[in-house]
Amino acid sequence: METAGKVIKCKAAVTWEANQPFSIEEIEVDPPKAHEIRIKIVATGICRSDEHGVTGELKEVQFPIILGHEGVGIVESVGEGVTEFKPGDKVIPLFATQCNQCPTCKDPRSNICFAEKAGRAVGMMSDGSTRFTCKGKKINQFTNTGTFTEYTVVNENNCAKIEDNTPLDSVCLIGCSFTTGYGSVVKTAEVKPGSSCAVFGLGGVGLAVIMACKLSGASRIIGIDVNKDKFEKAKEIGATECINPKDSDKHIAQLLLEQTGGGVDYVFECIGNTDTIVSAICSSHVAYGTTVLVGISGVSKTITFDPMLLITGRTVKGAIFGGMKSKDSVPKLVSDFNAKKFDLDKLVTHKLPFDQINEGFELMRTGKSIRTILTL
Ligand code: COD
Ligand code: ZN
Repeated sequence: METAGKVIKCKAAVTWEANQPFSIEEIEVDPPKAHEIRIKIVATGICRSDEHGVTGELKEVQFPIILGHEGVGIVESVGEGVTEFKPGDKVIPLFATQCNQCPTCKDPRSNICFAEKAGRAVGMMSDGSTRFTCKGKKINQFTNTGTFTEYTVVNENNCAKIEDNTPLDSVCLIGCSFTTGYGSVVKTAEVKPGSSCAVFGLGGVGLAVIMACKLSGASRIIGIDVNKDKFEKAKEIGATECINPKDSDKHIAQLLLEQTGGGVDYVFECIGNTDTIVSAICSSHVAYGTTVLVGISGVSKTITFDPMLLITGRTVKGAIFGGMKSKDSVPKLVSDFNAKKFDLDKLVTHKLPFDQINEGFELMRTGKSIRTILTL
């Protein structure tokens, strides 16, 4: 490729400081260093965590930064020592690292990689530098990825090669929301056929949970949201019933305990709110209910609950990216998607050109969208 080894000038959405609109700028993207890959992004989803990046709620985020972590694209060039990828390969950037060398990568129980360097949180490559420059300033990149740009650079441990025949569109959701929801059900909770499930929060992640509960053969799937406009889609995807906690004087946990005769088998908290986390635990079956914490509730927030809730036999778990090992699971899920085992387009409510990124975020903030995909 004629651009290989050279700096690329391209368009990107830069967040200069917290709570500012995205600014479309021309940036310079350095060539990939050893064990890195430069990717031309083709599509990227807008996710709630990017909004946490905008607000600075993820305390570690340092501005200016290029956000975005749910993308798909094509390899433009590779750095020294990269053998797994070549220019032209279709890839999904992975915010969750998988090095395959550290003790937890080698352990089938976990997807937390110890190779994650401290720099990651603030938006640096593992060597503590970044590949983006704009107006003479170095720009950070979000969670090992940074996909709100025409070109990005990622480490080879943060990239998955996907099938050549994959349409580069809604498949980007496998880079975050779909797999987060799907893995929470299949890998973390291990939902059994015939069981009851409740899902708190019917955003993109909650709906992916519903999809996976249905695929796992759950007989009852109860969707819970304070926005009743989310119910139609939830039912279309697989919810057997939906509850708006605002519609009853009874506490949502009380309602669920009554309606299921003792509690729900598997409860998924997909809001990231400390109150609903406790409600979720209280709604789970007194003797064998499992609650999976999917949403992140912001830095340094705590929950309190009566330990008796657990003494009777309940389990509480949590996972990032659904507990799925990123590099292993993403290509397999893409292949399942191509084989039409699930329909990601059901999670996509809006498609916009990249320049309309601010409009896309507004749709999320006002609860009008499930997922908006930006095309570059
Ligand atoms: N009770 C009921 N429903 C509520 C309440 C409440 N108190 N508050 C909000 N809701 C509903 C909203 O109406 C909305 O429909 C839904 O909850 C939340 O949906 P979204 O669209 O805002 O969010 P998602 O689905 O895109 O993401 C939700 C997460 C909680 C997963 C996300 O915010 C998060 O915490 N991400 C970090 C966790 C993680 O592993 N992420 C992977 C990288 S993103
Ligand atoms: Zn995400």
